[in-house]
This record gives sequence, C-alpha cells and structure tokens, in this order.
Amino acid sequence: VRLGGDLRRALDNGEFRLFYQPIVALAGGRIVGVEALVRWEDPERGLVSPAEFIPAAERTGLIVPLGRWVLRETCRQAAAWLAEFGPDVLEKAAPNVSVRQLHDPDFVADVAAALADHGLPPARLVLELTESAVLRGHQVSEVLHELHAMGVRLALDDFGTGESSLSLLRAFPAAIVKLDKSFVDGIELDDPGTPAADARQAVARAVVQLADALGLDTVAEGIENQEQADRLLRLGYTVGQGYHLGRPMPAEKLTEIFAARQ
Ligand code: G
Ligand code: G
Ligand code: MN
Ligand code: NA
Repeated sequence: VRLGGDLRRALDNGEFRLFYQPIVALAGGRIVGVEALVRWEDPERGLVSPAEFIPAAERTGLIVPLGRWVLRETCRQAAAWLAEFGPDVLEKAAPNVSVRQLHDPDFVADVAAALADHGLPPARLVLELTESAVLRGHQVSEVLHELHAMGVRLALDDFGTGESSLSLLRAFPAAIVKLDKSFVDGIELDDPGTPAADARQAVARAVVQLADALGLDTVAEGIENQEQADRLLRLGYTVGQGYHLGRPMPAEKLTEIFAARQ
C-alpha cells in the first residue's frame, strides 16, 4: 500500500477517528475505563485498521503528529464524559503511545497541554506503552518519570510478549500491567495433558502475583468468552478487556451505554 503521503493528507483532512473499547470489572461488569483505538476513515476504502497504517506512521514519523491528535482527542472526549456522567461512570481513558512519541522532545509538554486545555485531571489519563518502548534507554526513562510526577498513569501493554524483566518493572513507574491476549487465548481449556493451557495459566498467575507484590493494577486483555473471564477471576484478575466484554466502538455508542447506566 502507498501510505506515506496518504496518511499526512488524512491527518490534515480530519479522516482519523477514535473508537473506544471498555475496560471492565470482571465481577459485576462495571466499566472502569476505556482504551482509545484509532481508525482511519478513508473516503475511498472505508474504515482502515491501525494494524495497517500504524507501522507506516511509525516508519515515516507521522506517528508523532497523529499520536498528538490521538492524545488530545482522548483527553477531550474523556473530559466530556466526566463532565456529563462523573467519575463513577468513567474512571480513566487510555490512548496508546508509540516509542517515537516518547523521543519527541515536546511530548511531556504536549501531554500537559492536552490535559490542561480540556480540564482533564492527570490521574484520569493512562498512557499505554509497550515493553519494547520502555526498554529503550535513559532518555525515555526520564520522560516516563516526568509523566509519573505529573500524576499521569502508565500502563505496560502486551505484557509478557516483549523482553519483560523484573528489573524493568521495578525501575519503570508503571501503575498498570496489561496481560497480553496470547496468554488469555485458550486459558479456559484445562484437560489434563494440554500443557499449553497449563503454561498460560502459570504465566497469568505469575504476572498477577508479581503485579500485586509491586502494587500494580492488572488488566487481562483479549477476553473472548465467559469461561476465560471466570478463569482469570479465579487466578486473581479483577479487570479485563476483550470482545466478550465490549468491542471497540464509536464514542456515541459508549455515551448511550453510560447514559443507560447512570
Ligand atoms: O485497534 P486494533 O483494533 O486493531 O489495533 C491494532 C493495533 O494498533 C494495536 O496494537 C493497538 O495498540 C494499535 N493502536 C491502535 N490505536 C493506536 C494509536 O492511537 N496509537 C498507536 N501507537 N497504536 C495504536
Ligand atoms: O496492542 P493493543 O493491546 O493495544 O491492541 C489492542 C488490539 O486488540 C486492538 O486491535 C483491539 O481491537 C484488539 N482486541 C481487543 N479485544 C480483543 C479480543 O477480545 N480479541 C481479539 N482478537 N482482539 C481484541
Ligand atoms: Mn493498547
Ligand atoms: Na495489548
């Protein structure tokens, strides 16, 4: 696909939009947060998945202005929901942040401005970072500590798939660990003699115990059925995300859900 210039034009034309996926209490089903997931509404191709264009945006550097837009739009929408429904209905909103953004010298100032411009309290914002982003170097570590000092929360996304290390978790000012979907797939299957399911359960249990020991919250990702939710609850998870609990959806759809629950 020929994406480079297209993405720039798409950003200038306002063709990106955010979907939001609920993050849900496994017992009771209360929505405790939302993850913001960008979509490209290409006038010719329709809705394009970020899996198709985020890698290109990262390669070309367009991820920096695109990520800035995602951050601001998430703060705007979260502040609007909070004003309308209050913190009992929505605790926090979580955009994804790419490593390229962390290396942008304006990143911390952009986050501060996005919060201030929309009147969103910093503790309502969770930035989702991957381990590989966090692992890269001293400069990033300083940025993360500045964000932490501002009161913004940091989540380690896709946890368990990167070069996760205990020293990383200890040094990184994270508040939340998101257990990767690959450990949730099949976790409900426990016929004796399915070592893969046993291994997933062991990893899931180890991650939640580690998080508890370090005072971090957890989110189990990619939950696609009730059996998985039940199993994760028994392993010690209290919060999850996945198609079974709620698909990524337009903001208006979530507004309806919040209004019905209020
Ligand atoms: O939204 P899913 O629906 O298809 O997203 C696919 C991938 O794109 C995921 O790894 C997700 O983290 C990533 N992604 C979605 N939105 C954003 C975004 O705004 N910024 C970045 N950096 N990644 C995103
Ligand atoms: O990398 P990150 O965790 O941000 O990726 C989120 C991606 O996972 C998005 O593409 C989102 O649409 C997708 N996703 C969310 N819940 C589920 C699920 O239950 N099953 C699958 N297959 N994908 C999911
Ligand atoms: Mn994410
Ligand atoms: Na993930």
